[in-house]
Amino acid sequence: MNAPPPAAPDAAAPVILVGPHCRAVDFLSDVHLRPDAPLTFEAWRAHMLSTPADAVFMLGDLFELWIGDDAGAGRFESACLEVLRESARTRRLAFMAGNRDFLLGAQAHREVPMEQLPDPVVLEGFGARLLLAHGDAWCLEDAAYQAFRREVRGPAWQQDFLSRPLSERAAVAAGIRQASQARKRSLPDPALWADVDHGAVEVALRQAGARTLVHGHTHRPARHDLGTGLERWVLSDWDFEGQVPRGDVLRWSAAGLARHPVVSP
Ligand code: LP5
Ligand code: MN
Repeated sequence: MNAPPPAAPDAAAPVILVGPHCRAVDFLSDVHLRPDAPLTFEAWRAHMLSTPADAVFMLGDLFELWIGDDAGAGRFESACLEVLRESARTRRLAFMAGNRDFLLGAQAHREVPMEQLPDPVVLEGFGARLLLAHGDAWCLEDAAYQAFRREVRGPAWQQDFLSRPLSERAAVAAGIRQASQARKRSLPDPALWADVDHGAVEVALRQAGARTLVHGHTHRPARHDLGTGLERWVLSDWDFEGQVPRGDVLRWSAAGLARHPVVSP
């Protein structure tokens, strides 16, 4: 079974606990692991195996594309799952699906002991509550994407898609990637791309009894003050292939939230 469809933005998010012995939690998202990005894989691997955090919460788009667990038999996907397995031996791992890897399913979860997080979810600890989400569900202005999302997150559609041969799934996914990239090119200024809707975020934060939202997806790392004591932290995407490596984690501890750049090994 794949991750359950995300709750509607106005539904109350379930609450999970950091746990009594946890001193620090890392949040990361949008690593976009793919075979032709070996330096990003190495940076992620090094972080997963050496972070001092007791828990790593991955908030979506860990993988560039996941078209079914049977594709995970490939060498690259297997290597990624092996890193997760090794990391999980000494720390808690939690995985939230993003718009690229929502088809990561039961077989992959059997191979790696990591919690499957609903989107959104509330994490309680250190005397506070954080609302965690991938972020795409609140990009409400992007009506075409929201319609697409509703469709592909439904169980009927997923069953049908996953029953198709791997090669056909790869071709369909490539077609959608092309459409998605063409759409972004038609809006050349990234400032025109949809961002999360602050009104919806405020409602969700109040319902969750939380002041802080942590999310990814938009690749626009920042801390936004939403007023009235509410805030939104946006995680960075990762890319260690170019001249200027990019990638960080947000670490949560009794001292609060702090951004830590990830360094290439
Ligand atoms: O991913 P990114 O950052 O480029 O853009 C996202 C939204 N796009 C997506 C699509 C993903 O990039 C690729 C899908 C991976 C799915 C893996 C599983 C296989 C599913 C197969 C489904 C049939 O999520 C983009 C947002 C952007 O974020 C910002 O929030 O705008 O949304 C879109 O571009 C979606 C379009 O608006 C609608 C897409 C319709 C595509 C229909 C083409 C069908 C082609 C069939 C080819 C055989
Ligand atoms: Mn995303």
